[in-house]
Amino acid sequence: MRSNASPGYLRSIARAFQGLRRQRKSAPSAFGMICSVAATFLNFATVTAADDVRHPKATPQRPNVLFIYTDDQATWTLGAYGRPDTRTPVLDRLAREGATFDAAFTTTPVCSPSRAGLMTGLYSTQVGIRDWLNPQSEPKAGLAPAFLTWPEVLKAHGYATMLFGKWHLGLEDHFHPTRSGFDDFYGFRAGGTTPRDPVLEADGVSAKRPGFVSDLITDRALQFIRENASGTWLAAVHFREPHAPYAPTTDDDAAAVAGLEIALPDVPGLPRERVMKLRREYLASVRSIDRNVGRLIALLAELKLDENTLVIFTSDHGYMIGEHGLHHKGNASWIVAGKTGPRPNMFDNAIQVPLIVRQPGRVPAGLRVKRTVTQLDHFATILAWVGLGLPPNLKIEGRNAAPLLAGGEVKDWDDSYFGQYDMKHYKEARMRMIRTPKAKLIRHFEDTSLDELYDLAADPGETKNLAADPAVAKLRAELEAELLRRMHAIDDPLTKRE
Ligand SMILES: [Ca+2]
Repeated sequence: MRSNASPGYLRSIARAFQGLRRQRKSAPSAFGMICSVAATFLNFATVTAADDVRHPKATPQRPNVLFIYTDDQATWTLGAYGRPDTRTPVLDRLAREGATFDAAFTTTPVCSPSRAGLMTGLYSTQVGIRDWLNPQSEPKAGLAPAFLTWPEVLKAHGYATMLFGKWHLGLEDHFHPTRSGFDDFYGFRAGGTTPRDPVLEADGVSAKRPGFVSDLITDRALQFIRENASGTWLAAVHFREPHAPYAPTTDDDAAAVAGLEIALPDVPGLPRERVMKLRREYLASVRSIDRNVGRLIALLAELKLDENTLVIFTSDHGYMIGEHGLHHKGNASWIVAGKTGPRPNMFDNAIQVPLIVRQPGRVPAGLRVKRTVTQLDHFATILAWVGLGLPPNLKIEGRNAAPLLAGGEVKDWDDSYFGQYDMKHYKEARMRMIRTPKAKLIRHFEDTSLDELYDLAADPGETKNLAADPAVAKLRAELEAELLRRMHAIDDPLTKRE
């Protein structure tokens, strides 16, 4: 069921590099020379999309990629997104030194489908992962290794690749990260683990490890970067933080936000004391990320790898603690007085993610990107940025946003985007969404009386559902037509029900 194709040439390139890796172990001094010759060859041998990427200056080799992926992190946790009631000095500095995307989104607002989309550039129905994978009820589900991933392409072109932290794309061995593009894995395959003293897998062995997860996976990532400093590498650091449970954190992380007065959403019936406590615990967890990103960035500086490392910081989806009277993400529950149970949703708070990108000399410092991008776009963007481009015959849905990272524009870039969420845990929902910078339509195929339409230009907080308002019937019809067009374009299973 490989719907994004399997270029056989990748395998031949990978075999060549495996040979180089073996030589590297026995003759490290010769590796650089061999690698450089091989890289020159590959520049001519592969199809690249580098032509549309700005190159302010030539890079001596392909950039390393430090991909930092957090779990359930809202943009309101970051100073860089205009929130003074936060404590994220490192991430704010990263934003000042690089680009911040003001309209970055996930196409599905829960863990596993978002992560599958990141890896494959495909929508949740295309990879067959529509809700988060429940290790208890779905132990045999996962991301089929037949889908090509961008780490797999980097690996085939000589990158040392390693995943640290959360996978959540299958428990069984044939879904292991090492089957989807990573040379090595240090972390956990399921959706979560305890913040302190977690069970983590290293060299295929799972064992309880003393310490905090954020610190442990960063320790291992630092070791990996040091070991591969003279080569080209991808470090995918997938923090479990700030996913629930938020606590415990280190005393230092808790103390950093203990007295913080956090502005709370103006929602009737909000249990303000409880929400404040939860938000402080959540921000303490975010602080553990910020502190550890600081350690990673410091190592890049120490090794003089700043200018040749693309750093991407993002999250799998957004999050609410009180916004709209809800708690959690696309499968949020009510937290306000008088309401209980789940509220499946695709509010901006659930679908928007932070996205900060840095590479000094290539990404302009302080750039704010207004264009709409999604997590599906990382695949084509990263491969274009490092000068590889997409493998021939590959069919993915994500787009190449590399020119945007460089401060440029892409002709006819479409700022509307399509999302899906088939919720099956806690409650059934079949949501399809079309969002433009001005309006958003969410159709609930499980119960069309729940359809939602928001005028984002006049009501960015999405407080007034206009779905049944005759005054906007024309707008609704236009959005609905576009939504159906997108659904048909990807052969969405829900089109079969109409
Ligand atoms: Ca998540």
